[in-house]
Amino acid sequence: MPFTIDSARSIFPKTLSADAVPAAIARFNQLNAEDQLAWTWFAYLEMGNTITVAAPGAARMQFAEGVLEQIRKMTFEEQTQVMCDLANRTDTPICRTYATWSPNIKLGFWYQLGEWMAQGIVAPIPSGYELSANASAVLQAVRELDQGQQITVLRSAVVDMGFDPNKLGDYTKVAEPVVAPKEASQRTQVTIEGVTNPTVLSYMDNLNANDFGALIGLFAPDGALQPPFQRPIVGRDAVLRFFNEECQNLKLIPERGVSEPAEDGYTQIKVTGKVQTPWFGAAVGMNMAWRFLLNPDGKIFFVAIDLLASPKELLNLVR
Ligand code: ECH
Ligand code: GLY
Ligand code: GLY
Ligand code: GLY
Repeated sequence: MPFTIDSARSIFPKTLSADAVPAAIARFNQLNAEDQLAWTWFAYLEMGNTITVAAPGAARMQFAEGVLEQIRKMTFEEQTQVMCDLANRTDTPICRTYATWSPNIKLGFWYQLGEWMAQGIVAPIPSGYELSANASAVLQAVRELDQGQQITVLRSAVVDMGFDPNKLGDYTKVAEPVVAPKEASQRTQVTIEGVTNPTVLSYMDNLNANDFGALIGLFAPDGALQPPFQRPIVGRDAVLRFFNEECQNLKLIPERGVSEPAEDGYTQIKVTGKVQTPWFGAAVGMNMAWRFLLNPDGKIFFVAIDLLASPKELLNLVR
């Protein structure tokens, strides 16, 4: 039986992804808005003890500037209301605007609010604020995750705030401008122990070079990409949009892999290694796996990107 996107999702089924991440997110989502904001504040402060978030660039911040200025001028009470509305996903003009932003613009917006909260320009979390028992338990659970998993929980909390984009009707997504691909002289080439497949090597090198035009050419027209803890994004147009909006300046550091024939002339390849996000640079190496299914023409029919449960999983290349 030929592969479908759905059947492709279960190649290399022994891959253990970090289930503790969606579990923490689900528990976070059960908290009330005040607790969610305070929780995020405490988690963000604790994280700041060991790693530094890079300040977002101007190209990104220009899109959030209007809303940020509006919030800056509000009373503490109004500011608190806006932040609660975002956490509650209420239908307000600001929550609607927020819903149109790419994840990196949302992160930049909260980065700025966090700076202003620390400076007393935006309503701080009350100093005596006591987290509910549930919120404290979620904080404790997240302390036990590795840093790559912690930043994934924080990112997801931010991405999921605001009005539900599916209820917006027709709208234009707002993302920072696409950077030019790196010049030939700035490019690097990965090597992967156990893998010489040219499609997989080019995938890594083109993503590292922000060369999304060349990258999308490696996909089959009906090909799909599944980001960590998400549904597959299907078709070249949608995958290219995702690369442009969410994948600039990542650093992929694949280490090892296996390649083996699959049914109908397909090839399945699993690679493990590290990924760095521009928000934290080399300070956080996320333990990741890529599970590729290439069609008989050597094009990517499917690739899943998984955040791994533990560093031990970097060595797990079994089927
Ligand atoms: C404050 C209190 C009030 C409420 C809030 C606050 C602010 C919170 C802030 C949080 C900032 C968090 C940040 C998190 C960044 C996380 C980034 C991650 C990136 C992961 C990327 C990966 C990429 C993998 C991929 C690969 C591919 O091959 C294909 C593409 C792709 C405190 C004010 C809210 C400011 C900055 C986790 C894994 C490898 C799938 C993308
Ligand atoms: N919760 C979706 C994301 O992190 O992109
Ligand atoms: N998803 C890409 C990033 O947050 O860096
Ligand atoms: N400062 C984080 C980024 O450029 O993505």
